[in-house]
This record gives sequence, C-alpha cells and structure tokens, in this order.
Amino acid sequence: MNKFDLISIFPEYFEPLELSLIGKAKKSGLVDISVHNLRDQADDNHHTVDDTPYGGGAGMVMLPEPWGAAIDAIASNVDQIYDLIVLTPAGEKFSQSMAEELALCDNLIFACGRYEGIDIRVTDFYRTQKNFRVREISIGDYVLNGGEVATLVIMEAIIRLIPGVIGNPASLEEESHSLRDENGSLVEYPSYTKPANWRGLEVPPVLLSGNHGEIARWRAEAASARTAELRNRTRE
Ligand code: 6GU
Repeated sequence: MNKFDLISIFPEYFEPLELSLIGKAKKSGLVDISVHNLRDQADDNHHTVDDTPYGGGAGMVMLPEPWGAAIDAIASNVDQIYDLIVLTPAGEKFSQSMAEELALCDNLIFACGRYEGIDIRVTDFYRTQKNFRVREISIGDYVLNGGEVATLVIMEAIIRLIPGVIGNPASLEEESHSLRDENGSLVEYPSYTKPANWRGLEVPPVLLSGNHGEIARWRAEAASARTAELRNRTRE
C-alpha cells in the first residue's frame, strides 16, 4: 500500500484529504496518510523551528534538528526505501510523468517548508543515506508561502493514479497530459453534454451522428488544435 507521511507546522492544511476520492481511498485502505507536526520535534519550550540565516539577509530558515528528528522518526524501517519530497520553488517542475513515477513509491515523505526554506543540509544529509531518494519539487514558477498547498496538488495527482482509486480506469488513459508527442504533453479534446443547443451554442453535429470513426477523427483533430493553440499562448 502507498504510505504518505506529511511533515508541516500547519497540519490543519491537510484536512481536505478527508474529502472526495482521496477521503474514500483513505477510508477503504487504498492509501495510508499520516500528518506530523514539525513542532513536536522542537526541543525547547517555545517549540522553535526556525532561526536567522547565516550570512545575513531577510527572513528565517528552518532548523535542521527538528527536520532530522521528524524524518528519522518516520523512516524507522531500515529495510524500506523512502522517497523524501522536499517542496521548494527551487525544485524540479512537477509533471504528470513525475506523478506516474511517484505513484509507484511505497513510502513518500513530504517535507513542507515555510519561510525562506529548510537548512539545505537536511536534503544534503538524506541524499547520502542509501535507503533514501531525495527530490526537490516545485509546482510552478510562482512563490507560495509554504509547501503545504503544493503537497495537496502533488498528492491528488498521485493518488488518482493508484489502482482502485478511480472507478473507471479507462478515464485515465486518454486524459490531458497522459499522452505526449515530440513537443510535450497533449491536452484533451473538448467535451459536450445536454442540451444540444445551449444559449445558441450548438454541439458539433458529428458528436450526435453516432458514427464512431468520424467522432474519433473529430476528437483527435480538436485535441491537436487545442494543444497547438495552448503551446502558442504559453511559448516563452
Ligand atoms: Cl513546492 N513551495 C513554495 N513555497 N512555493 C512554490 C512551490 C513550492 N512551488 C511553486 N511555488
């Protein structure tokens, strides 16, 4: 079973994991999710988890000691491989192919930093541990206040790929970003449902024709036009 251990100073951020498909996957035992409060590992009365940066500068840096203690407490089985995901805007950009890889991992630990990040020696140290794989991941080129929301995004992308979580696995096969060409991932064709005319906007007649060959051709063309348009708009 896929195990997720989340470390944060704001465990309440993860309450939405009780909802919808992820909540169901949790209740039916398809995934095991544990949330850990980093402050429980702070060794002073004030439960301090940060301090000023060496070398000066703005903001605070998270102390390595509580992080090391929290990760060691989770990764207590020396026979297991642990994938430590460190959420940071300086990380590798998250993608569907990364979600597919992570869905195969047995023990995922998400380290949700805040402030100016976690003392880099935490990632440096776990990279030297033979039962750890460490990845620094970002969800996009913008800055969040911490890794918690990024963790929710990544977990949702992973958990829906776990066999049994989605009722009809065929719905995973053709969806946006699961297919690629030489220029990157493809997006899906647009969808329509009832009514056939809504506010004067008609459903393309081919979709009402019952001709499955024609429909497949129309959808392939619509998907490729939509992908080309998206790539034009997002070209840097
Ligand atoms: Cl993973 N963390 C933070 N703090 N900001 C981000 C991010 C992560 N990904 C994009 N921006």
